[in-house]
Amino acid sequence: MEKKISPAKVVVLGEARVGKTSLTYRFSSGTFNEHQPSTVDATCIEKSINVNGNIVKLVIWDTAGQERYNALNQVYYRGAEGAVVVYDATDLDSFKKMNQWVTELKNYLPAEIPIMIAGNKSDLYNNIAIQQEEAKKYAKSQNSQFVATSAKTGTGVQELFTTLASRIIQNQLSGHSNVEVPNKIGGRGALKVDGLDPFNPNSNLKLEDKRRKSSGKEKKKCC
Ligand SMILES: Nc1nc2c(ncn2[C@@H]2O[C@H](COP(=O)(O)OP(=O)(O)O)[C@@H](O)[C@H]2O)c(=O)[nH]1
Ligand SMILES: [Mg+2]
Repeated sequence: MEKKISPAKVVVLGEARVGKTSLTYRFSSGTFNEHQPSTVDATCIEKSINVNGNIVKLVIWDTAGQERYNALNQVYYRGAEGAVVVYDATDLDSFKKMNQWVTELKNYLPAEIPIMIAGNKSDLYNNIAIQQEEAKKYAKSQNSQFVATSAKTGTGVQELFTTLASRIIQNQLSGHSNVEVPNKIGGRGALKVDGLDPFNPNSNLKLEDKRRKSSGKEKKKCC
C-alpha cells in the first residue's frame, strides 16, 4: 500500500547560470526555456513523486539570484530535508566553487541531510570541462551522489530528484528527517524567524536585495 510521506523542502544551490532554475523547471513542468532569463524572484515549486509506492511532495526552493552576492541566509536552508548542488559541466570554475556551497550547506543543515551533486549541461558534450569520474569522486568524498544532468534534454533530471526523494523518504521512515520540518504541517507561522517566513522564499532576501529589487515587479507566489 502507498504511504503518505510528509512534504519535504529541498534547496537548490550553485553558482549563477549553472542551470538551477532550468533544472527545477524541467523537473516540474518537463520543459526547457533556451532563453531562461536570470532569476529575479525566488520561487518554490511543489511536485509529488512516487518512489517505490511512497509518495513524497518535494517543495523545491530556487534562489532569487542571491547566490551572486553570497546573500543566502539561514531561512533559505531552514528545515530543508534535501539539497541539490549544481555545477555547469562546461565550466571548471563552477565545479571548484561547488565546494563552498557544500560547506555552507553543512554549516546550516544536519549531516544526515542527503545532498545530490548535479553536473548540468551534459548535452554540451564537446565542451565538457570536468570528467564524470572526478565529479563522482568529489561526490563520494562528501557522502553525496553525482548525477550528470541536462535540463535541456531532460537527461538525468528524473534520476536526480528520484534518488534524492528516495533518500529523504528513508530518513523520514527511520526518524532522521530534519527536526524542524514537522512543525510546518499546519503550523507555518511557528517557524517565522525575525519576521521572515521560511515557507516563502521571497522573504529570504536580505535588505540589500530588497533595495535592488526596485522594479516593483510582482513577485511569484510561493507554494
Ligand atoms: N545547453 C544547456 N543549457 C542550459 C542547461 N541548463 C541551463 N542552461 C542555460 O544556462 C543558462 C542559465 O540557466 P539558469 O537556469 O537560469 O541558471 P541559474 O542561474 O543557475 O538558475 C540559460 O541560458 C539556460 O538556458 C542545460 O542543461 N544545457
Ligand atoms: Mg536561477
